[in-house]
Amino acid sequence: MGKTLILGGSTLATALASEMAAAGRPAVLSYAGRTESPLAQPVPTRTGGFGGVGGLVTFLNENSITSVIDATHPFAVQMSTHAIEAANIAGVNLLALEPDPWAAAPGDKWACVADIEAAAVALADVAQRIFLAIGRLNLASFASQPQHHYLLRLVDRPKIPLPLPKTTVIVERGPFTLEEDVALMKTHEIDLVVAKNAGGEGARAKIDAARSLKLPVIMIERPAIAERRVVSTVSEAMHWLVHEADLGV
Ligand code: 3Y8
Ligand code: NAP
Repeated sequence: MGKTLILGGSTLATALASEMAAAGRPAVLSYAGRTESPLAQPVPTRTGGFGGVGGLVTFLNENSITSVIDATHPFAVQMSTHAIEAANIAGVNLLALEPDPWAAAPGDKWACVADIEAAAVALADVAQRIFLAIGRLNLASFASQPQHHYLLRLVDRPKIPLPLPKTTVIVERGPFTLEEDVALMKTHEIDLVVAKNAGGEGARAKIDAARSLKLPVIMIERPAIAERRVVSTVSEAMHWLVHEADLGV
């Protein structure tokens, strides 16, 4: 059996790493180094960017990687794009592992927008109390709507001033529960939720909480990523490894 690079940073990546460790399959999980203390993993990890496509190709070759499973996140577009290009150059098998997108359920009050900038435009309205639960990396896009009070949930305490004048910051890493998100949104008298369509279970509590509280949601749709093989479960990824990647299919 070959050696697998897991591009990590998600619940599915962590679950895959556990399965691979249990199966005794050689793997290394990679973090970007975005957070101060990433979750420990049952396989060796590496942290930090590869240095673009070229750096990733070098890593694949120098570490005798035979397959890459991109389990980053539907919004980690640059990493996913680099993985497609580098796997092609290095002649390594690539699979994406990501959850299916959430679909609106009866009772949901979603306004779907194409991207983060469109979400900010959709907030051009009188001041509200907004649960902006999209992390830290894209907050600057909302500086055009300073009238709102934003409840921000971040993985680490921000080290530099935030680009928004009125904020309440919660420092917490997911996954989150429906009960805690209902309580959080009641405590902070939230009027509206902004979310990325991450899919999966780790980030969906706020969507279910919005439904039960009858609150509107601005749902940011996933960015387009070039064609690649995608599965949505760890068992499909393990099957691919054994029946395709190992056989060089
Ligand atoms: C650094 C690794 C695991 C992975 C757990 C999942 C679930 C909990 C929910 C909300 C939404 C958000 C955010 C979120 C969730 C999981 C998963 C997920 C959303 C860690 C992690 C890393 C990151 C990076 C971080 C981003 C941010 C996004 C917070 C670890 C904890 C909002 C995505 O401050 C920052 O720089 C944070 C940056 C990229 C998006 C953004 O634009 O800010 N994830 N999250 C990974 C690395 O260094 O490579 O620290 O352990 C992982 C997890 N976060 O193993 O169990 O699978 O999605 N992550 C979103 O969905 O919108 C929170 O609050 O409701
Ligand atoms: P991104 O914008 O697609 O990637 C930007 C650059 O960060 C990449 O080109 C690469 O640098 C580096 N990078 C990203 N993921 C990496 C990884 N797993 N290992 C090594 N380098 C990585 O990525 P992002 O959206 O900032 O996401 C960063 C991390 O947070 C990823 O691990 C992702 O799984 C996790 N995450 C992101 C989101 C989200 O909403 N974006 C949500 C949950 C988790 P080089 O070009 O130098 O190689």
